[in-house]
Order: sequence, then C-alpha cells, then structure tokens
Amino acid sequence: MHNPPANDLESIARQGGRFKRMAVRIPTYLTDLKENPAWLPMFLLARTLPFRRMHWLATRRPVARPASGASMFAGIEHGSVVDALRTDGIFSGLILPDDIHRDIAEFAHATGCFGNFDRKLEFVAPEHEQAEARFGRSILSGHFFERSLDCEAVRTVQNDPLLSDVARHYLGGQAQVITTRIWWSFPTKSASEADLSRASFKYHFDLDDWRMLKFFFNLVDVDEGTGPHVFVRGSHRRRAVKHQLTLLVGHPAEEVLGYYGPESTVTLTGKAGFGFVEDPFGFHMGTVPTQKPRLMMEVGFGVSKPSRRRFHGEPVLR
Ligand SMILES: O=C(O)CCC(=O)C(=O)O
Repeated sequence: MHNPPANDLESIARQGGRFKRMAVRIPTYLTDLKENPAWLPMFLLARTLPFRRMHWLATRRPVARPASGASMFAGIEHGSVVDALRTDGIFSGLILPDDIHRDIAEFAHATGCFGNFDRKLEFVAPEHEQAEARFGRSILSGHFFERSLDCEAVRTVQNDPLLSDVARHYLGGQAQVITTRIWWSFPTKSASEADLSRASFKYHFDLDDWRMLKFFFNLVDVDEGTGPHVFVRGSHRRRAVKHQLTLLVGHPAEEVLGYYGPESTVTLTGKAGFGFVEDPFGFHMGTVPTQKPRLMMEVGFGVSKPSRRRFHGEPVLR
C-alpha cells in the first residue's frame, strides 16, 4: 500500500482541522440564516472584492448630518481618519482621557468575566491563575458579554460623536453600532489550537456584515509581551483570489505575509488609553500575551440589521 509522505500527512491533518473548525460553526450559521435570509448572500459574496464593490455602489447612503455633541478625542477630524482608513485600512492615534480608561480598567478588575466565552467559567481577572486551577483548564480570554455596558465609561466611549462620524463617512449614512465589548486576553501555559483560533490569535478577516469598522482601545499598557493587536496595512482593498474563493476567514501567517509582505504589518503597542480604528475586512489578529494580561475595548459598526446573535457569543441587549 502507498504511504503518503510526511508533508502530505501534515497537510491532510491541517485540512481536517479546517473542516472541523467550519463544522462547529454550522449550527450558528443555520441560526443566522433562519433569522435573516439576507445573511446568506452576504456570507457567500462579501468575501469577494467585485461583490463588495457592487454592494457599496448599490447601497451606500449619504451622511445626512454630523453627529452632535463634543467629542472626547479633541483635535481629531473625521476626514483625516477616513482618508487613512481608505488608504491603509487603519488609523492609529486615538487617545482616551485618563479618567475614562481608568474607570473601565477598574470595572474590569472588579467585575466577573467569563473564561473562553463560556458562562460556566466565571472569575475576576486578578484571580486568573486560581481560576485555571479551579476549572482545570487554560483560560485565554475573559469576556464580559452584556456586563460591558454596565460600565458608564464604556457607554460614553461607545456614544462619542467622533466614532459615529468616522463610521458614517467611511461606511455610509446607515452605519450603526453593532457590537461593544471589553475583554481580557491572558498569558497561559498551554492552550489548544481550537482555543487559540476562537480567541482570534490567527490572521483572519471579519465577515459579520458587508462593511464594518472597528474601534479598539488598549486599556492597560500594551507592549510586545502583552499580546498586541496586529493589522496588515492595505489588506482591506487587495486580496489574493485564493483568499476570496474560500469559506475560511482565517489563514496561515506565511500565506498572508507572503502576499502582503512582512513590512505591511502594524503592531498596535501603546500606553493605556491608546486607540486605533480599522477596517476589519483587512487581515488582523490578536497575539497571545506572554508576560501580562491585556484588557481591550472594541466598538464595532456595520451597515445591516445586527444579528440577534452577538459576534462574540453574548446575548442580544436591545
Ligand atoms: O484580540 C485582538 O486584538 C483581535 C480581535 C479581533 O480579531 C476581532 O475583534 O476581530
């Protein structure tokens, strides 16, 4: 009998892993489809550049009026943010006021979070190590789900007029908030491939809507050992055909960097309060913290009716 060479076996095993990752998502996909049949064309076509362009031309609505009120991001104009987003897919240099990022961090230290997206694994972040021992497993992330919005400072950032102005000028007049979350990423001794992939520690692009925008804020000082976010500049508007004609959104670093070049990556280290906004159709990922936990906030915008399922498993609030 013919024995396949070792590298064939590796590639068969990798394919098996990919199919398994897709298979576990099927029930979620079916729920999305039942709730909103328009999800299916988005899911199949929004990964291809020609269909994305057609959707943009057919659906983009003009911005009726600017968002009202004063922004906490003094001196930042939506025009320069939108220009950078169009060219690079990312703008960095949003700084949260000290009282805001401190209030959120205080909340996140004192409030129970849920490990690895599992509501049965509840603990407070300073007790991460004890929680791993108690639950007998590695805990890579701690999400707050609907509790994020119990924090007034989180709601203040979510409602800042600069965020909606940027989103509407970049995505079109119909842009609206579709997700707001804060979460921890923890250094941990061992983690399964599935846990790493679910926690977004792999280059991927987001496909929850035809067009999206995500604002991220580091809520602790983030250096190379704190698992910084990484974005691939320009990858929101240029895409290998292979990465358009696949159902998978996650791809190996060699493939992604081979196409865009390693010099295209931006690593988002920065002090607590440092923020950036990106087009998440561009390739991006979180990296695994090796030294210190990272606390992060995200406000995401989209252009379609938000699905009842939240994108990180949390229940719907409206
Ligand atoms: O943890 C991170 O920095 C990555 C988050 C991410 O990939 C996402 O929100 O899509």
